[in-house]
Amino acid sequence: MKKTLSYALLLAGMTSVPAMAHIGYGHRNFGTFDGSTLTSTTLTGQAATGNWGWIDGTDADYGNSHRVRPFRFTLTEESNVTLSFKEATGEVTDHRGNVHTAELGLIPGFSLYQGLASLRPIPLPHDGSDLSVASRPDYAEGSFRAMTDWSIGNSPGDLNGTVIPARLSFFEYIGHAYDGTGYGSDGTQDNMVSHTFMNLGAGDYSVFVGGSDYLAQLDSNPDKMTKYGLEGTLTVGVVPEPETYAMLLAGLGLMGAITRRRIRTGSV
Ligand SMILES: [Ca+2]
Ligand SMILES: [Ca+2]
Ligand SMILES: [Ca+2]
Repeated sequence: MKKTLSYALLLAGMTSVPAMAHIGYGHRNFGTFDGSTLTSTTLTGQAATGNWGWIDGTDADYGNSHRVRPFRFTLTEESNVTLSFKEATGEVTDHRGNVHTAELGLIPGFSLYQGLASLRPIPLPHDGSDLSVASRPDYAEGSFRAMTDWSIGNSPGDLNGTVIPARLSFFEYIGHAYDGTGYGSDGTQDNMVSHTFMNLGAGDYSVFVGGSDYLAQLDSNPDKMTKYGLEGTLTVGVVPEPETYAMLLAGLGLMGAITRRRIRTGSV
């Protein structure tokens, strides 16, 4: 149903360019994996604006999704997944094609969620949509939440006079990790952070990445809106099959029996 609608919209030539910083995964899709082989994928040329976007979503007034960068991946089988993010420098191209030089110094934090933002040609979600504003408390800075489930809405679309109703995209929180020495951090501030998630089920996943220096959002910080480069690596491992465990346990049992017999016969 959804696929059919997307296809119809594509055929109709709906080519709207997303406005600034709607949630989109352009150049940030790690890919689709079945976990049968060890696979590592690195995405470069990314940047976050400011060094505080991720951690600002850990507090009571939510965070601004413009200050984090969304990545995605898809699993077709249950798999172990390691996500790693680190600082980077170099040229990054924004969605308008403008080239910026990204700085070193990102103190990265990220959260993993099950779920995806709506994808083009469905309108992309953003903090400022009526649905987003209606779906969060008045005091919230935006829709992003780093340590719990959250949702964000898009605006209604229009296709040759047919309205595509606004809808919410849902992100179901799985876990997070962040660089640094603060409470709950990875303990070593080295501008990189990595975490392994075991036995993730088949499905679509989103990862939101940003800075984790809470005080960097102060207006007194000259780098409040500096573009910090980042690169991300996703490694998909192998979850042993139940039969493998069974064979392993059976093998250990057999070894134990042989050892016991050798001990009895004095041949060890
Ligand atoms: Ca906040
Ligand atoms: Ca804030
Ligand atoms: Ca670290």
